[in-house]
Amino acid sequence: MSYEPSAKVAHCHLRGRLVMTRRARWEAWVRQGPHLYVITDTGYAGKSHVEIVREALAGGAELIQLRDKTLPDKAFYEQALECARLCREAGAWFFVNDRVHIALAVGADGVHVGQDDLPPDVVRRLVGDDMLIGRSTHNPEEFRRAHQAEPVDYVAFGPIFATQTKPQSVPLGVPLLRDMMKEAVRPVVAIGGITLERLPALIPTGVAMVAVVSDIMTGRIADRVAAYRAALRSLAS
Ligand code: TZP
Ligand code: MG
Repeated sequence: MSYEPSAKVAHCHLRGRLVMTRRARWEAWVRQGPHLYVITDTGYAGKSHVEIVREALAGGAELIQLRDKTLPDKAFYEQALECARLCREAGAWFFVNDRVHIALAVGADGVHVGQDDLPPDVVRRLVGDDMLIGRSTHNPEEFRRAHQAEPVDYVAFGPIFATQTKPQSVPLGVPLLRDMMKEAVRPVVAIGGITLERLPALIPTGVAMVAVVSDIMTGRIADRVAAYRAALRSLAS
């Protein structure tokens, strides 16, 4: 389930104290799931990333990914810096989508890369062993490669359902997700078209997390996050 090279190191010494490594904390947290994975979208929300993150944290978000395909680096960096600080203060995991340099610059917990971004082995060389890497996959071949040959900490698979957020992508469906879960050796994040009503079909597949954009961004964010957390708690086995 883990990225082997540094998973061997579960603890390290910091100023004379024995502390858990980020990856060991991550693996322990993942095991307590299923968890909600919140992804920001300023277009849907009509709010800045910082406002979204504040509201999501107020609702109890434990993991937030900043995702923005258009904001120039400088503006994105400034938002990411503040969001990283807010997440750290709240004890929430903080990931940056696509932009490895900004994940590094703001001290993010992790970076999430898709099939058109830098390859994970290159990302790993840049970020070192401690930063978490997430990977998007959209078909069985990408899913298998991410599990078997890429130095990543979780594998996202989707879109599971049709979604306006990625209207051009073909939905993969729950039966394929269920099949792929038989081969999963890393935490799997289901993504795409997820709603509260769809959680009872998704969670029994064994996914570690559900990633949600529009169904959280278009509502009262804190309330939506709290509703997802309650639903996931009640579905946890
Ligand atoms: N990758 C696969 S589907 C998707 C991404 C980024 C979009 C998910 O958004 P939504 O609004 O939760 O369907
Ligand atoms: Mg990407």
